[in-house]
Amino acid sequence: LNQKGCVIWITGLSGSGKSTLACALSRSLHGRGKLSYILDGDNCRHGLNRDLSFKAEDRAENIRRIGEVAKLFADAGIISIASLISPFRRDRDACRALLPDGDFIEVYMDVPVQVCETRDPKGLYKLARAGKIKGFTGVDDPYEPPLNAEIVLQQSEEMCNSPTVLAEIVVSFLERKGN
Ligand code: GGZ
Repeated sequence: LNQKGCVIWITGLSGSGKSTLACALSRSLHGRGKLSYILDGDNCRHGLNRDLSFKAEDRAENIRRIGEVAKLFADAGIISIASLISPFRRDRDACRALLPDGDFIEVYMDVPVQVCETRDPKGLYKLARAGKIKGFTGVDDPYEPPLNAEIVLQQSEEMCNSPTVLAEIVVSFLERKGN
């Protein structure tokens, strides 16, 4: 395998483009002959994490489990791409601490809640504003932005139509790092 395993950790609000970036990134890596695997919060909640709710301690457990699995993939030489809101700094830092220095790359989707709410791809913000979902991140539940993310992606309107552009930023970072 002509690659080194690592964890790309994509954090940000619901609707900030995490899953879209994860897919574009995986595709781009594949095109370069690099093996990656996506661990998506929403998807893992149907299987591995189906016993977990959205209360803070369950979110922490969700993040912990995905962090451990991401590390296993990285150990196997695969580029694991974790995409989950992961709203708490402490939980993300605990996942970072599982890996050797430089092998955990935090990517912050720096998209304001107003923009995510305008997109509202699944209508969840609308439900949250109507009080039909309680404890929705960015509405009535906290999100702690990273203080030292390796990569910050600020999406302008034209950028959001072009996840490939965002994926290339991450790929260039990896190439410079020697992955
Ligand atoms: C946040 C929620 C909630 C609440 C359901 N708060 O954008 P989506 O819809 O498709 O992805 C979101 C997903 C969040 O799961 P994560 O595992 O990424 O969250 S965390 O890291 O905080 O554990 C959203 C949907 O689930 N969703 N209820 N209350 N997002």
